[in-house]
Amino acid sequence: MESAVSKHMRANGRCRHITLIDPGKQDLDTAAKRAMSAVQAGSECIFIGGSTNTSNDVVHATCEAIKEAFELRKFAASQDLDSNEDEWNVPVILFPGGGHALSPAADGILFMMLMNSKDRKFLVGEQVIGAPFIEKFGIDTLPAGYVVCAPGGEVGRVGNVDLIEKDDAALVRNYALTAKMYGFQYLYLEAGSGASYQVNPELIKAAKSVEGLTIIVGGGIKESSQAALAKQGGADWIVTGTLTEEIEDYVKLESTLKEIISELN
Ligand code: 1GP
Repeated sequence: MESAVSKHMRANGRCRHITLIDPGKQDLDTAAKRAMSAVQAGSECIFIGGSTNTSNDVVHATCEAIKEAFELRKFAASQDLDSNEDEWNVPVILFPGGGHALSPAADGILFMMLMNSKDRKFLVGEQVIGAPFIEKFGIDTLPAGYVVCAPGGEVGRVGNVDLIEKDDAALVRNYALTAKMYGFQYLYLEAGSGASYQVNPELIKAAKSVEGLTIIVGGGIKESSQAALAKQGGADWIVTGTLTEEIEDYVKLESTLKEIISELN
């Protein structure tokens, strides 16, 4: 039977928003507050990951801090007739930089193959290291192809990636087909965190033309007009990360995210 997390994450015809929290980039309290602002703004999933050098302990503590904060808000909402406690049923999903950045406190993991890496480590090596831990934790696995497009940034460099150029829609479609034939359910088109330009909507369109994949798009999206472009391309989920780290005021963070998310609805 399909799990609740999988049901939530699979494409449902609406373009939704994911907030990426990098555990290495803030303390636990800040991570929880950022995640709460994001949910209040309408973000429907939290990804935990990013940096490749964060220890398991920090990843685990960040997952726990966010999950606990959501539980408290859920309880508070259940005591208030004007609030909807379901708003806080937002999955916390690991988006790991390797076989080490794992936590049993997460609701699931994007179990990825960095499909255009030239390095065995990112194609299957880190996954082999992580798999027994994931089995032990019993968390949901969301099978995903991860494809890095130009400009690619840090993940392109560290992942030793053969970047997809911004007009190579045919190649993206071939990756999407390959992902589907492997049985992956998700395809993540990544431009790199803090990218100077986002994934070309034509590439998203090419990936979306392969039926049955849930398309996640991220990297370099900071404004509602950019989110609108990704949506027009056919993205099922849009990820923003850097944006959340750059805005220190939680009220401002919530209103900025709301603006982006309103473009998607
Ligand atoms: C990175 O796609 C994500 O893996 C988010 O990118 O940090 O540029 O929002 P940004």
